[in-house]
Amino acid sequence: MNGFNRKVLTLDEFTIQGLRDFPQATGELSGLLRDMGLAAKRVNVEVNKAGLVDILGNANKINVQGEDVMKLDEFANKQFMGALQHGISCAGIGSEELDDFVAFDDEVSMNSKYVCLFDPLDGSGNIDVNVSIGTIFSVFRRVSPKGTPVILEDFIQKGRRQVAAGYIVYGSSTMLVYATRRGVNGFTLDPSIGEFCLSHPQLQCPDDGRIYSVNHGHFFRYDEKVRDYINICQNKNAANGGPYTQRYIGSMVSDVHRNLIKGGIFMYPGTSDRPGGKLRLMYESNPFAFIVEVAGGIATDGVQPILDIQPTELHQRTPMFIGSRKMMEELESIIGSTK
Ligand code: P6P
Repeated sequence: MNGFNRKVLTLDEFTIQGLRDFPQATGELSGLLRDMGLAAKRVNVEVNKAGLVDILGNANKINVQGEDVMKLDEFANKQFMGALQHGISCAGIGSEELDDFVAFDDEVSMNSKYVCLFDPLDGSGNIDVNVSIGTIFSVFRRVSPKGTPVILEDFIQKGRRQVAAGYIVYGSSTMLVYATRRGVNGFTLDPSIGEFCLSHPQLQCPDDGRIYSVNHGHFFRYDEKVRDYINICQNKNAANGGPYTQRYIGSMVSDVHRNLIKGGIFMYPGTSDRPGGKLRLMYESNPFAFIVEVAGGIATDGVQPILDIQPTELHQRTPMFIGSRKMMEELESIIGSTK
């Protein structure tokens, strides 16, 4: 096939192609991913004009995290929840913006086999300063019987049981990246046709990297061994592979996406005042840990793999260290093994 006729697969075509390759698949997961893509396109429109309409500023509400709810947060939450509720693949959702999970009560939804957890707009504190933000999602097969309303146990499953996970980054371009056990694939939104098009097939996290991402403002509140590793990052030089670069956007989706493409390590450790860390296990750390592990990287809470943590609550937090295998192995040699 010559380059001129190379067919760029849209997200829909890619997921449907996947069904042709796995005839036994019901198509429900493909349908759920397409529903997420549809909602992402609607959110993208509002994110791209956030500065132009009265969608900035707080919605005068406080969410379960005790944070001001930005109007865009609320809009995004409604779009993803609505797309999944009106699809045929999802029985219920958990969201950073909602205190409790939502069990969809229509018959079609109750007979669906998946549940989805998401952070509809992560990094929303960056909206007003035009720094890239993102959506993060995680998909589990429900454990309760189909035909009944979902229950908490359908959501608080170990991350290793995810069937898919992904994110949308609303940046210089808008990308949707998702992983199943068969691989990680990235799709870039082509505004001229309004479709996500396959741009990064079979993404692999580089085995090593020169970028480390951490909030230095918390440095003296980190554990001593974490500080030791950060000092090692700062002392890299030509004698040991070349200097590192420090990059920290304050939007996890952007920081981890960059490291996934270029190689690197992202850290949000626990601190003396917040030993459990800041990031949410179910809809921030688990999905990224799944994606990065499928792509060949490593993700831990500093003691064990993120994906092996047994959740107890929908909104529980966890420290997180995630990135290129060799960088993570050096980290583990400093802070202790996570095997
Ligand atoms: P800090 C955004 O609020 C977020 O949840 C992540 O996207 C980001 O990596 C982190 O918090 C930034 O937190 O404390 O460094 O501002």
